Amino acid sequence: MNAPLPTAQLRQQLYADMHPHNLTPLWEVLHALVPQQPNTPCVPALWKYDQVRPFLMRAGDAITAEEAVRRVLILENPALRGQSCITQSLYAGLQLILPGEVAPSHRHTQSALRFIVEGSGAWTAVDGERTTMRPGDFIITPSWTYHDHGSESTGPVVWLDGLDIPIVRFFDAGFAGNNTDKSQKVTRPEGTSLARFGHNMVPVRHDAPYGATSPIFSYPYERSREALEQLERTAPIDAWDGVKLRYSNPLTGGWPMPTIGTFMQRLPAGFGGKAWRQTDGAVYSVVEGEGEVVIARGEQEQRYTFGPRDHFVVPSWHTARLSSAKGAVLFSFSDRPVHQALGIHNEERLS
Ligand code: 1HN
Repeated sequence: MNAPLPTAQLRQQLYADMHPHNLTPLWEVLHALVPQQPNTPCVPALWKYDQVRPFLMRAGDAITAEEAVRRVLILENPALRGQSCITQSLYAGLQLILPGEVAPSHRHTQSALRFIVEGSGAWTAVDGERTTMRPGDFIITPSWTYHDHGSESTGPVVWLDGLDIPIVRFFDAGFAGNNTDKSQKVTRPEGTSLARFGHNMVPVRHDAPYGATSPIFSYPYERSREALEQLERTAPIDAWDGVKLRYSNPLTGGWPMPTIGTFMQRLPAGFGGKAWRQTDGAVYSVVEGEGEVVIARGEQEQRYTFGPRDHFVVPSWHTARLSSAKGAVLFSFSDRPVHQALGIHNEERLS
């Protein structure tokens, strides 16, 4: 009989012997697999539009929208470089289209949102209907619908793209295909989806034309702004959010997109918000005004001052607080619908 091996050696021998059989001990990784609280690798980040815009315009010189298919600069989380994502679950980028250009028609199972940042007069076409893009508009491209963009504007048009690319990749559920037409045929006049579904009424006989996604392609800024302005004047201001509304699917009252939740909020002049944290990491696009966001986890704290067209990301379970001396309007999106579908959404409002 051999003498029994000391424990450490016994274990190392076990690990080495089973390694070729694709076996590994849980007890060595358990604490990392099931953290006591969310422990995202993402970090906070800010993209000042003044710094980004020159690169976008240089991209405009370097490649056409058609050759690029989509001329986009990806907003990459600094801690996830090379992974084409802004959080572990979401993709974000800034897309440029120049006068007369076309971004060709294609479709994919990834869902997309557009949030218009600069310029007017470009259009996006979804499922036979064109929508003119104006700053502050929130536009949806439902999963698997053909979409193309074009511009009859006189200047550059820039928008924020938000896609659920990492989520679809995680599930290995991505399909894509090109349309035969470079620009799809228009089959309905502009504004049809908004007239049908965007006035607190819906067609008497219809099914949900895009499944779990809202039948409204465009949620125009003027309406969102009007609602926030009225509420700022007449309703209590939330101590954490200011005045914050979420966009909704008029057929369900739920989220407009199955994977991405979208929000618009107004910080009144002189607002000093309380801190909160939530499990859904969120991407912000500054529409109007100026302010400051303080994002912290443990000892690490980031303070960003923001102005129009700046973008920043608040990662999962980081505390954040917003303030604004002059007032501001912020658009944001996160993967909250997925958290809620899984029953794992968590939010803490700190006093
Ligand atoms: C896409 O189709 C668009 O349609 C934008 O504008 C960004 C990023 C990855 C994959 C597809 C668009 C995209 C994209």
